[in-house]
Formats: sequence, C-alpha cells, structure tokens
Amino acid sequence: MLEKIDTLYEQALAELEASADGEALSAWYRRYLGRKGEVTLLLRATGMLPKEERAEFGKRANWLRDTLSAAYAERAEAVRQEELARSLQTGALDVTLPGRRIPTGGLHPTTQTLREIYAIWAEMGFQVYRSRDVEDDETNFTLLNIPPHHPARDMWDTFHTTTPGVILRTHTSPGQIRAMRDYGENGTQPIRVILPGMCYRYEQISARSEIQFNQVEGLAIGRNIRLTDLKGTITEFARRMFGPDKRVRFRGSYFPFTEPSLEVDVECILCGGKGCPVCKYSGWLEIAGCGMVHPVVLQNGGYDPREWSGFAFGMGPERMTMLKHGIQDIRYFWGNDLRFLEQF
Ligand code: FA5
Repeated sequence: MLEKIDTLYEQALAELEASADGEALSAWYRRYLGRKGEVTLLLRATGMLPKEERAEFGKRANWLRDTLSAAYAERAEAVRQEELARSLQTGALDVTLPGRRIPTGGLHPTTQTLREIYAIWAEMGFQVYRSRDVEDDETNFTLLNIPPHHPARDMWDTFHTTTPGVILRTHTSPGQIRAMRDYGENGTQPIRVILPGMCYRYEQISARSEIQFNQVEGLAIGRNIRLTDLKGTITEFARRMFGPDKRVRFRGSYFPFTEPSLEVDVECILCGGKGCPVCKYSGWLEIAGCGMVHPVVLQNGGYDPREWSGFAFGMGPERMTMLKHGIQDIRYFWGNDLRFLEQF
C-alpha cells in the first residue's frame, strides 16, 4: 500500500507539470484531490487497513494530500501568470483602459426633498420631533377636535389594527398633541417644532395619491402668535424652497383642528404662473394645509387658550417633489424602478 502512495505522488506531480491551462488544472484537481479523487479515496481506505499498518499509512496519505495541495496552488498561480503574460503580449488585455466604475447609490428623491425641508425649518428655528407611526384613535382624531362619529373623520380613510382603538396614523397632526404634552411642561413653555413622518391612508391609489406617504407637520406655540405670523413664516419657507421671486397665496379651507384654516399655493414652478398641465392651467400649486391651532387642541395639549396661541401646518414632500421635477405619477416613488431613481 505504501508503494501506491509513492507511485501516485510521482504520477500526480508529472501530470500537474504538464497541465498548461485552467481547464487542465481543474481536471487534475478533480482526478486527485476532488471529492472522488484518488488521494481522497486513498485516505478513506485507511480505516479498512489492519490496525498495525493504519498509523503509518494515514500519516503518509495525509502528507501526500498536503504536498499535492501545495503543489497545485503553486502551479495554478504560475499558470495564471503565464496566461496573463500571454494576453498582454497578444493585446487581449488592455491595461490602459480606464477601470470599471463601481456604481454608487443615491438618495431617494423624497429623502432629498425632506432634507431640504428640514434644513430650511432648522434655519428658521424649528426642531425636529419624531412622533409614532402607530397611533391611538384618540390622539389621531378625538384630541384633534374630531370626536367619534364626527363627519370630518371621513376626510381620512383609516387603516385599523386588530387591537381596537389602535390605528396607523392618517396624518402627522397627532404629533402636535404629543409634542405639546412632552415639551410644553404643562402648558408653560413655547414650542417650535416640525414633525416629519410616514402617514397611511386606506384610499384608492392613483397618480396623485398613495396609501403610504410622508408629511411634515409644523407647530409653533407662543403667547402672541397670530395669523400674520403663520402667513409670514410659510411665505418665507416657500421662497426659500421654491425661489425668492415666487408668489404665495392663501385660500380659506377647513380642518377641525385649526381655526381659521387655510391652504397654501405657490406660483407654478414649471410655467411661472402662465398655466401648464402640471398646475392644471391655474398657474398655482398647492403645497400645504395650515391654520391657527384650535382652542380645543391647545387645551388638549395642556395649554390655556386664553393665554397661549399657535399655528400649525402640514405639507406633503412627495407632492412637492412631483411639482419640483414635473413628475406626473406618485406611484413612481414606491415603484423601485431604477430608471426613475437614477435620474435624481
Ligand atoms: C392633513 O392631513 C392635515 N393634517 C394637514 C394640516 C396640518 C392642516 C396642520 C392644518 C394644520 P391633508 O389631508 O390635506 O391635510 O394632507 C396634507 C398633505 O399631505 C397634502 O397637501 C398632500 O401633500 C399630502 N397628502 C395627503 N394625502 C396624500 C396621499 N394619499 N398621497 C400623497 N400625499 C398625500
């Protein structure tokens, strides 16, 4: 048996020397060191030998495997270098070609818009407050002056969970209550926060509406905050976001948690107010809902509405991104289509 090891050693080494390319080397490896290779089978046979021969044979067989493995590694490297030298000579490998660019990821267009929004509000003294995605019915509606069975609940189609009273927030406005209660110190401190986050609505998906989208809520509470403060602040934001020459207008609207309530339009960024398909030929684009915080909501947040007042607003970053880039369909945002994402 021991002679067999010597014969195998010489035969394998000779064949290895004669293997001149990758294919021949792979065949050699399979034949000797592979799962069903001759050396592997030899090692397996050790157990069947008489006890007194086993130790010596096992030692030699292991030596054979290790030596051939090392010889194989050395030969494989030599063949690789030879092949490289050959292809350099024949011009098959052009080392002067520029390297392959490794593709880098980019930020999602909504994330870019969100970061722009955060930066502008930060410059204007607003802190970021993150409220929860899974809300209770009371904070999402009742404490915002929308009691159960109030018809205004129809404005927000809701995703309910299997736990009664626990829902996915339909807007970021419940964060107003949480910010007032967490940071108002029992209605004694002013507040200036923005509350960005994902919202969920059980509604028909269309070119303008998704069931999951971002909102950025804003809340300012103080002793002498008036409607003019709201209008001035939002106008300044719109100018910084869309350009200093853009006109801004406010329209009367309705939200149960603000009184009075307004909607904000910016002069169409694509046509400059002349009229185009994006602004539906009106010259204006809606960017936010807003208003003065309703006294009931102030009270629910722990503030005395006779002393404190405030304004709130809610804007949709996806819709703002659509306006900015002339994107016609909101479904692209969750579509994961690289052809869309790579444009930003
Ligand atoms: C609200 O949700 C109010 N909470 C906003 C508010 C806050 C008003 C504070 C007053 C004070 P509305 O349902 O209009 O309002 O949504 C606000 C913005 O969210 C919209 O202007 C729009 O940009 C975005 N939005 C609403 N629904 C969707 C949807 N299904 N898909 C994408 N964006 C949406």
